[in-house]
Amino acid sequence: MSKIQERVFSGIQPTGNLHLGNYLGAIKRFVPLQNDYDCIYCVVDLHAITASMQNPAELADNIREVTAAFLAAGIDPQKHIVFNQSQVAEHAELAWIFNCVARMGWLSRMTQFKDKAGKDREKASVGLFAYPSLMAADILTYRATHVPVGEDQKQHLELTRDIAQKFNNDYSERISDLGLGEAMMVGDEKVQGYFPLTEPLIGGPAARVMSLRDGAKKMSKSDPSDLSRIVMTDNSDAIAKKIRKAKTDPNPLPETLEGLVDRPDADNLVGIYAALSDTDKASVLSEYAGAQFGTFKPALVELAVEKIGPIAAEMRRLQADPAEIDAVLANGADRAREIASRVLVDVKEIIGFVGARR
Ligand code: AQP
Repeated sequence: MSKIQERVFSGIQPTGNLHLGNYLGAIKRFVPLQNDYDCIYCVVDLHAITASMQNPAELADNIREVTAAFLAAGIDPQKHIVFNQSQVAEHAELAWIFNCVARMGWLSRMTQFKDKAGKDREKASVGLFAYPSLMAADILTYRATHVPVGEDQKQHLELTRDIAQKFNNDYSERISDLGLGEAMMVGDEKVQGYFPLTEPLIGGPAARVMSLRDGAKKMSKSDPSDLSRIVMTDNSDAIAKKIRKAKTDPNPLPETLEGLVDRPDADNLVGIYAALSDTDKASVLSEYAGAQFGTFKPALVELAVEKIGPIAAEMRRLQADPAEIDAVLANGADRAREIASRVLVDVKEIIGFVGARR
């Protein structure tokens, strides 16, 4: 029984306003994984049209912007794979199959759908509802074993595991007859299946970066307030202004983590500082315990400008040559397709579609 090859997959939607939460919760964490895994990082453009129609020219710019952010953050597109989802048709093909594996009840429970559809669900697109099936397909088209994401994606990752497990169970005999099973652990049990039960990699001090205007709300691309988020292309003045205006409370920073409980705005700024300086919240507090925000905020501005400034500059340099970015995406898509097409042949054969291996 062979063992499934370890592989990392993650994606970012090109919906504009790429922000510090996307960077600290996801992109920054993609970089060190390159040392230990084969990594596939994807600009998930098919997801970008689920909420509403996108202006075509802006969508293309946003796809290139996310690609530029990957490269500027330190992702190596030669050693690893960087591409945009719509160039590899297997994602959509597997998503259809997963639509037939996933149950309506599973998808109806997704909090992101409830949040994004709002009260008028009748008006939400079918794509928004089926989004998690496509996300499962993104990951499992490569039989990825690990997915670094922010905390908001935890529920979708659990659903990905449910879909993989149901597919493995439904077709277990066929998988083993065809000799396509791989060894994997389910709890303490060693089982064979075709799709791995993917592990989310969630963690660190910025797994959930909150709005700078409201520590109870996630920092998000779609928040109507520009002051709620630092975007990756903000210049130093904009970064300074947004941090200066960030909501806080009147108390000084505490000595211990317990002191941050019930202080979501303070907790958020300490978490951002910790993630930007590659440390943890406890270490930040040991340096700034007793400091007022009048002292802490300027230190955070200095750190954020020092860390984000060079990435933003490199993004601008890369975005000035769209043809170069498009070439990176085309090369990555060709390499991604090679893996994805082999998986789809297996899946079609498992299901019983005629001509899969032609
Ligand atoms: N606030 C956040 N803190 C930490 N991680 C975050 N991520 C998103 N927001 C935060 C992580 O970024 C990755 C890419 O997310 P996405 O492109 O799927 O976008 P999203 O989750 O739709 O981003 P937004 O900002 O939340 O968009 P809207 O406003 O449209 O809902 C994922 O790994 C995500 O966890």
